Amino acid sequence: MNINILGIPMDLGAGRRGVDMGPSALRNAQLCQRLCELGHQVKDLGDVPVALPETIDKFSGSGLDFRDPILEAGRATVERLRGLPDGVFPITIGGDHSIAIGTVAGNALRGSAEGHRMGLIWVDAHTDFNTPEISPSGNIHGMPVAQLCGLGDADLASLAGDWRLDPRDIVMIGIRSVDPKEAALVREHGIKIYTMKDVDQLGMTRIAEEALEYLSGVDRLHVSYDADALDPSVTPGTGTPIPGGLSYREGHLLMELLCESGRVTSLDIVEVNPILDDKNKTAEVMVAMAASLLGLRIL
Ligand code: HAR
Ligand code: MN
Ligand code: MN
Ligand code: MN
Repeated sequence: MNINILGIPMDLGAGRRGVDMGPSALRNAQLCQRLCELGHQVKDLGDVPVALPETIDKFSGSGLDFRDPILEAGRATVERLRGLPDGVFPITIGGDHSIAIGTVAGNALRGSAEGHRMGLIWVDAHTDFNTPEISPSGNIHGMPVAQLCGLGDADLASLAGDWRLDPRDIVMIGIRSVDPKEAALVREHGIKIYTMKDVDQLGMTRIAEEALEYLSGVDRLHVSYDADALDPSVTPGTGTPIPGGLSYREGHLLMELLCESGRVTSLDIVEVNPILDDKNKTAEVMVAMAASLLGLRIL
């Protein structure tokens, strides 16, 4: 397979600095080499330009912190992704989770002006379904899924032109931290959610099977993998760790089963913060997760 890596060194959507160094940490953890060893052709496209917070005004007019530079990086991300040749599997590496507004939009628009029916598997401790009105923090990395469905800031919601993600084409896995108003909005939109309780009770094999069956009608499938989906003992280098997360094996098993399905067409790796990490362990774990999704086999 032809894999293209695109870095998005974004920390403007998060409350803590350092996650902008995620792309470097993931490259340092040999993302390209690991995927090459699996027989893929891997090309690193470098990074999308992202403004440094020290050089810009936090309050850019819209009332949302850093909205304008996040929008600008999102537009650049969409342009890079939509121009990729057919058959390329993009891996977008963050950066905080606000980058997913651009990555999902760009992947949905590839090869079609109107956009594809995109399925989204959101692996995260959080549902990231806040809007500017209900967000307790104002941080845009808590809002990308709502934005993709057309809620919230109108300009961010229009990164893919008129295309919108259908809430019925989303499955979330690993969820254990949802703000009260966000929970009501998620329920209202009928998003399919597997909380950690579901992971405990059903097991990851059944969840992966159900998720793929639930998304059987989509023609593209994007996986957005937040490092905080995993337990903080596995991925300590992340800005909003929540106890009680996916085990190392549960995280891998999900990737292995998605790999076997042959249906995933693009991947994000986000929220790796090397400043908070233990000797780049989190980046190494996330690189191993990507390798499982892209064909690493034991035998
Ligand atoms: N729900 C909280 C907020 O909106 C925290 C969410 C952000 N954390 C992330 N994204 N890492 O998954 O502020
Ligand atoms: Mn997230
Ligand atoms: Mn199509
Ligand atoms: Mn999260």
